[in-house]
Amino acid sequence: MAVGGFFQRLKQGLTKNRETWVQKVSTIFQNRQWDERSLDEMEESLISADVGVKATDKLMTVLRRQTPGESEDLGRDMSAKLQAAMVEMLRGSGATPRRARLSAHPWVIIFLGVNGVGKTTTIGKLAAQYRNNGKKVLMVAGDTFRAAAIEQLDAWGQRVGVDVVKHKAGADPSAVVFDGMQAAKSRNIDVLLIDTAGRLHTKVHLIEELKKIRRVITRELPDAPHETLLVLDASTGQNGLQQARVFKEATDISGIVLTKLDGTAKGGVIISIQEELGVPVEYIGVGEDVEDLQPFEADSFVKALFDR
Ligand SMILES: Nc1nc2c(ncn2[C@@H]2O[C@H](COP(=O)(O)OP(=O)(O)OP(=O)(O)O)[C@@H](O)[C@H]2O)c(=O)[nH]1
Ligand SMILES: [Mg+2]
Repeated sequence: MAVGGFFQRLKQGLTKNRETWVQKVSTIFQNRQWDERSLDEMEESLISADVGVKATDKLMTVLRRQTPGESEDLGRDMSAKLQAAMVEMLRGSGATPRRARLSAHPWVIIFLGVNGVGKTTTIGKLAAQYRNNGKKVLMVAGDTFRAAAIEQLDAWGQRVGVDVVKHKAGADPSAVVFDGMQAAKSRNIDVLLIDTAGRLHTKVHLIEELKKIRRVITRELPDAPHETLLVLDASTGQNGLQQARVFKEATDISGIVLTKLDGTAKGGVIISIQEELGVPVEYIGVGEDVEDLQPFEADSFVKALFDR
């Protein structure tokens, strides 16, 4: 897709965010003074957009330190300063994303997250994108907890023309993953995408299962998995962050996929992720189509949010 098309899509996808909190934040300073009251209102809008207390504090500290420019348009001035502070924060440590490095063969990506956040959908979209870029892709139905989960991944496989390694429902997820690793090596696969269950009997069970899967992967390929992506649903706001902490305690997370940014006014949570977790957002989901999964870039994201 052309760069312009990509940006338009992002902008379109962020409609709900744009219409609600961003607009609120950017209109605060219209026809107003740059004063304590306006800053307080901005702080409130950020909190209500689920930017989170810690991240909001940090943004407000940056803003309070600034003085308004000579500009006639204080609203625009303020908005520009807020945007710059957001970009800075979203860039985080500035570490280059692991995504798409594909420096190993096969490049193994495992997806984690609680049920319903969009793991399987994200895998399907990513499979399509890699395949469209000429990569040999294979998917692993590591969520054996429900038959429907295997069928859903299978449906994506058929839709995007990518094979799926699967066992029957109820099978040992590690055994499926083992088969997937073997198949990836023997079939000269470029990218192996592993789905996992978001729902098991207990949290402890879930975490133990993930550790076991990880061990199987590492035994087959010592530097794998190359990416461990935690999928979070943006519409759950700060609760999503709580889930992330649980996963992060249990296993290494290399990056976050933040889905459903199209359907929520809580998109501000993206700003607190870096701050609270120190893990980069690698992809964002802004809709249900294949093109609606986009690599995350701080500049274009903030630009799309505020662009009129
Ligand atoms: N609007 C929107 N919907 C999305 C996005 N990503 C996923 N979805 C939808 O969210 C729902 C759940 O997605 P799944 O991919 O099944 O989620 P999952 O994490 O695999 O769920 P479990 O297998 O139950 O653990 C589906 O209806 C998806 O179409 C997105 O970026 N935007
Ligand atoms: Mg699933």
